[in-house]
Amino acid sequence: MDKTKERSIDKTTQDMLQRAKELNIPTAWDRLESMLPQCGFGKLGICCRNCEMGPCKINPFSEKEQTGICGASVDTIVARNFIRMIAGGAAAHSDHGRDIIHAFMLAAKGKTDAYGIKDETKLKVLAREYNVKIDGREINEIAEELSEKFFLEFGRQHGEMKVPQRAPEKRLKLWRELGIVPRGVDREIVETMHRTVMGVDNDYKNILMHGFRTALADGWGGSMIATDLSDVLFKSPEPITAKSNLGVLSPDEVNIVVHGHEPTLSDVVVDAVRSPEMIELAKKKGAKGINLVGMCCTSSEILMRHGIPVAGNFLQQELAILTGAVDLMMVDVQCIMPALSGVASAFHTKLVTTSPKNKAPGVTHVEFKAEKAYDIAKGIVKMAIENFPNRNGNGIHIPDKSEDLVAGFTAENIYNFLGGAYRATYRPLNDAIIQGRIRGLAGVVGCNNPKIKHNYGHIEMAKELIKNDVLVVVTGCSAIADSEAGLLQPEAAVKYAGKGLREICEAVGIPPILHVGSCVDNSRILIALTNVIREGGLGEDLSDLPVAGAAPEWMSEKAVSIASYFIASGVLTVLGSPFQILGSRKVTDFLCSEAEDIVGGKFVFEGDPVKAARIMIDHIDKKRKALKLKPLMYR
Ligand code: SF4
Ligand code: MSK
Repeated sequence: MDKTKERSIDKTTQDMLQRAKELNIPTAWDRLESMLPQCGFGKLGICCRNCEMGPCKINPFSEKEQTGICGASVDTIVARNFIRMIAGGAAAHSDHGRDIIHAFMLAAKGKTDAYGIKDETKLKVLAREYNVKIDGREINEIAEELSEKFFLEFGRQHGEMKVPQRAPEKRLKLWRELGIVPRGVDREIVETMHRTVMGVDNDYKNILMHGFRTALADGWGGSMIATDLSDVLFKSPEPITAKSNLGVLSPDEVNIVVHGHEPTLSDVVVDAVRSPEMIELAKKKGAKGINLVGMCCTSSEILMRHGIPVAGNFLQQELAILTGAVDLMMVDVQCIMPALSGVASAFHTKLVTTSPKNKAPGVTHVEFKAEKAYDIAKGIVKMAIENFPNRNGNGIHIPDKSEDLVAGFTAENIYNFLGGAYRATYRPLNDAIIQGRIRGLAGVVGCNNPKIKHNYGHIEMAKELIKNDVLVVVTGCSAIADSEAGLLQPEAAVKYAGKGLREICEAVGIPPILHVGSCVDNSRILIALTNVIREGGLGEDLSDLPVAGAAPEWMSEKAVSIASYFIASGVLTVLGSPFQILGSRKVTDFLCSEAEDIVGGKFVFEGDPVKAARIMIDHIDKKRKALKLKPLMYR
């Protein structure tokens, strides 16, 4: 049986999986297969190793009620494990945000060779929000003071973070009543770790509510800051065209893949590969030029701002190296498979780690320092060029397929695109929903997971949604999946969208699926929804809106945090595979049912992407009914 077709619906991926088989190089799919059956205790979330009296595991088939050695119930164990996953994800996103503030601060102080303030307008908007004086001051002075205010968002010990106060009034009031407005990013993450230490919180509801607070510190905190300051530092995205999929690798240019999450170094690599000095050097080495491409969320960062081609999403990272055409892969942090060094060693590919937080045995490490970012970027590009003549051995095999795409949408520029030519406003978007031309909005985000056919969940869900007049916004690996299927082109509206949505897309020339960035840019979705509420006519709180979220192929702890801040913001969120919570009926009921009465959102687990989309559509219809909106225009 041809396993490659079961593993991915993407042709280039199938092609490269065949290649991996020929070369006898295992990939994540093979490693999953050799891991089966996976640990049932882990899957249900019912093992605990939070202290050395354990590890303890609860027998799910036992008639008798069981506890850990300390007496922790299954509900406590499952809830603790779950919020530790939130803390892991929130820490990753937020540390990303912290690194951006650091680069922003150095830029403000003139202490870096690479960065400056590229979006003064957004800087001033942020300065006003944070009560930083603008009049009569140099831009750098404003930026320096603002950087300190942002650092404080991480370290504040009491009171409330400022960023979450952007939420609609009613939502903020609810969070206050529930006591879950985050105080500081680090504060909430540390408290999650404290509460889940042996012998602290053993009320599962109390544990889970703190999980929400921690997740809010991510979505309405660390991630939102990362997005805002990346826009200020590297420029706010505007709609931009590019190409995606493994076919963007070039047979006769120096191929550099940047992979991971942060834009701090990759954005500067964009400048370095364009420098005449580097291009000339590449030609001297026999290459036609330099081809910079991206992978995962680092890719989305430089796609949104510079139109750099996308080589693939999470499950395509090993496959890019398997083409034999990658001269250098530079990685920063997050979603970088430790398996890469093994795959790279079968080819001439140079793998380079750049973050002090992410090194790998035997892998070249070139440490990133924001002060010297341009020099470092040039050094890495040079390394790639010098490696070009070493292409050899297993031969080059680049799939012959790439797709055009449009990306670069933000909560701010949607004003201009959907807002019409005369006035920057969300009014036409709200009206399109109110009048039933657009049924509602859906955010489809998150990773790939070899347990789910690669890209199938994202693409089939997105198609079902747009067919039913739901405007879809996407980030991260979900956006990349859609781009590989040609869904991020304006023409996709004609081919796949329902009549109402198609009319809107055709009138303004946008795709039916809007790429709004990397994983931290899910914060753009929160702001866009808030803007819809502020515009009026669609309720007073995010939970009133005809919207739903989904992560059909999630795998990362960051997805756990993202899904949690969406439900804590009042948005129903569908996951393609269940969280590791099913061992506790009470925790499952809380997160998949009771939470809706408390915070307005809940989780639904559904592996079939079309059925999942139907659940989202039914939810959107329920919200439309509650708002007493007109029937859909064409149904
Ligand atoms: Fe077992 Fe309790 Fe220790 Fe967990 S904290 S390992 S349940 S004794
Ligand atoms: S990269 S977190 S696999 S979306 Fe953001 Fe993709 Fe998920 Fe990583």
